[in-house]
Amino acid sequence: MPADGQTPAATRPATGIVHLGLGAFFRGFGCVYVADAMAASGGDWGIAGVSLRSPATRDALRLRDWRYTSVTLAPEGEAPRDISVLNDVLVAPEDPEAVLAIMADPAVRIVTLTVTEKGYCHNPATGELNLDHPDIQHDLTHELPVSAPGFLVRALARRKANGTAPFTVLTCDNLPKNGKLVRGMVLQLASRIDPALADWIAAKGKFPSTMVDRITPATTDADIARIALLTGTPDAAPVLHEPFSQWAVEDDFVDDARPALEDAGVEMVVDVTAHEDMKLRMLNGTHSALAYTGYLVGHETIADTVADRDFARYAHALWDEIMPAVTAPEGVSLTDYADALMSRYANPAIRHRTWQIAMDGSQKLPQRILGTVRDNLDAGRSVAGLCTAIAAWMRYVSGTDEAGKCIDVRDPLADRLFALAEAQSSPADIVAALLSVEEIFPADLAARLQEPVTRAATVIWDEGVRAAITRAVS
Ligand code: CS2
Repeated sequence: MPADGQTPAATRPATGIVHLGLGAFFRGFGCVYVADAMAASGGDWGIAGVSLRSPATRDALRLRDWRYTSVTLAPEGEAPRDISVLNDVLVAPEDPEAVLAIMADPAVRIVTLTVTEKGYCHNPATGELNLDHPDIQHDLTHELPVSAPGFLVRALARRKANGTAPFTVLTCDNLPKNGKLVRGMVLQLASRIDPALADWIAAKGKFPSTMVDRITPATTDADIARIALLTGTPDAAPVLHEPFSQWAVEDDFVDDARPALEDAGVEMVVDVTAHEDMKLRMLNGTHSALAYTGYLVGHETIADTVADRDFARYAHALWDEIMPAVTAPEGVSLTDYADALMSRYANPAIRHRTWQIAMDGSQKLPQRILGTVRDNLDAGRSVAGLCTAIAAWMRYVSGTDEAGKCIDVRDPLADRLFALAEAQSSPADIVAALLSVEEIFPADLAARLQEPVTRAATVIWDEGVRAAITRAVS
């Protein structure tokens, strides 16, 4: 063993998992659980990471032979830990053949994914694959794919042809009923390529749903410099995250082949729906609401936002609105969960930028906010706080903040949303134009939202976000 106590690559466990979308989140979350599960109970569950777009992560990780530092950000200080679970990192656009080859390897039993909401190339309102998406169009007719669904389908096709069992598809993205959703998309794509393949996947494939939770802000250059000083080891790819971590996974794997995740603290459950709804609606819903409102008034991070009393009150009002639309998982108190969320948001060590969370709103609003709004409207409950969040999103995608500064809006629909908003002259017209985007707002819901969202939007445009969130609370 080398002097620094690391496991040399040659003695690392063999690869049993391929991970698609090797961003900071999975390295600070899933990789840590898998490392802990192997430390506790063994097994060949080394991970081959795949970047679907850029080589940056691979290039940074290569310097330390795929090891990296995972840093827990606690208010009392930063606790670094060396993680040595990656065996390789591939960059799909450079060599899609190598990615398919490893995914088809019989020793690989699980493919995990964190490709973000937009990485599935689906319609967020319906959950169906968007067959007109250019990447899906490409993957329908090419053996070497570019999209995440394309890699899953083409790799499963190879396994079927080779007489190898399918891998379990374990999505770790913040989508509702994420396993079922991805299963549906994979079957949709497979049936267009080869109906017999779709039948085989439907019969033999497993797509357990999961609830993942750990706040992991993007790593900055200043973080990289500071962590190198802290550990004494230069590391171009550290990940920084909060102390809290929760993973609930449906225990439904092909041939039961999986790491002993329960030995690492993962909750293995029969049905993850309650965990998932609670987390998506209470955490991600308020995260997005605070990101749009906070950003517009100039708050850089979520911690800064909730340190502002008006915004802390707004967050509590949102939880009051959301809780009636959430069924608590067994043994969980939703009020305690909300209180814990507030402490997590307030952790000053976490510099989670409102701009980062505001990204890709068109892909996030349906599962984070609109499902709750629909349930509350059906039950005749208040939607004032959530409609203020929708109006703040509309103001955000219109492109300027309250100080008149241009916003760098990152969203696959950014250009369309901007053009729709720009062509209107009143808040009511902007609301109507944006509610017409059916990938986000189903027509029946849009009709019910016009009035309450216009009310909030009018306050935001005329008097400002602070006035709007204050009014939503009273
Ligand atoms: C955040 C999430 O960026 C975002 O949209 O809401 O990444 C959030 O930090 C995680 O889901 C927490 O588990």
